[in-house]
Amino acid sequence: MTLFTSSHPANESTATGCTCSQDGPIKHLCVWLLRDALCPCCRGASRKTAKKKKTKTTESRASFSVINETRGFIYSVWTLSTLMVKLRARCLLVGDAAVGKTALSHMFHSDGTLFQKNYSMTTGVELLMKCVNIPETNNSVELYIIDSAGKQTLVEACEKMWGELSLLCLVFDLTSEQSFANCSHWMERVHAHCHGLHIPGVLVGNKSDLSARREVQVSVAQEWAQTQGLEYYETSAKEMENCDAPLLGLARAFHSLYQERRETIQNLSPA
Ligand SMILES: Nc1nc2c(ncn2[C@@H]2O[C@H](COP(=O)(O)OP(=O)(O)O)[C@@H](O)[C@H]2O)c(=O)[nH]1
Ligand SMILES: [Mg+2]
Repeated sequence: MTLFTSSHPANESTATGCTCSQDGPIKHLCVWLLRDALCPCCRGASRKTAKKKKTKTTESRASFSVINETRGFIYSVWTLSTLMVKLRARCLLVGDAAVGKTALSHMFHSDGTLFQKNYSMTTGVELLMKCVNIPETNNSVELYIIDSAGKQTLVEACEKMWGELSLLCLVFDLTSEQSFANCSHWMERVHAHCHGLHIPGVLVGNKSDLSARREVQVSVAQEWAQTQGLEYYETSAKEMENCDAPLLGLARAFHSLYQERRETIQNLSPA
C-alpha cells in the first residue's frame, strides 16, 4: 500500500514499465488520455508504426481524439497481438468517516482475508490496486482504488489528490441515517470535481450484519441511488458479505464503456 501522490500518468506508466514501445508482441494502439498528453513511450510506438503503416496511424490518432473527449473514463488502453486489452481505471471511494470504506477496500484487495477490527482513521488518501479479469473476455481492468478520508476537515486537502476519476464508489453506514443523508453532499463534491462529467458509480450500504440497528431501508437507498444513476449494493465487510460485488460491478461497467468507445472509434476509422 502506498500513499498516493498526484503524479503524472506518464510517469506512472514509465514506473510500471509500459512495454508498448518495445519490440515484441505488445505494440500499437496505445493511447494515453490524461491531461491531453500521450505518454512518451506510446508516442514512440505511434511514430514507429507511422513509418510502417499509415492507415494504422490514422486510426490511432482518431482513437486518441475520440477517447480524449471522454478523458477521465479510460486511462490507458493497450492492445496485445493476442487481442487482450488491459484497462486502467481510477476509482474513488468516498463517504462519511467510519462507514467502512477502508474495511471494504482491504477486503476486496485481500480477497476477503483482511478485516481490520480496530478503527484507524484514514487521514489522507490511500491507494490500492487490484486487477480484475472481465468474464468471458481476455480483458482485464486494473482498478486503482483511491480510499479518501471521510472526515470533513480533511476532505479538501484529499480532493487535490483524487486526480481525474473514472469510477465512483460512495459508501454509507446502514446503521447511520446521517451517513446516508450526507451522500448527497458527497455526490455534489464529486460532480464538481468531475466538472459535471458523469462517471459510472455505485452506492454501497455497509454493515448489513448489524440488522437490529438498521436505520436506512433498502427501498429508500435504492430509490435515491436510482435518481443519482448509481447501482445499489449492500455489504458487510465484517461478515464478508457481498464485499467484492460493488467494485467488480464497477470494473465491468468500465469495461463496457471501453467497448462502447471502441465501437465509436472503429466506426470513425477509415475502412
Ligand atoms: N459491524 C461492522 N463493522 C464494520 C464493517 N465495516 C467496517 N466496520 C468497522 O467500522 C469501523 C470503521 O471502518 P473503516 O473501514 O475504518 O471506516 P472508514 O473511515 O469509512 O474507512 C471499524 O471499526 C471497522 O471495524 C461492517 O461491515 N460491519
Ligand atoms: Mg478509512
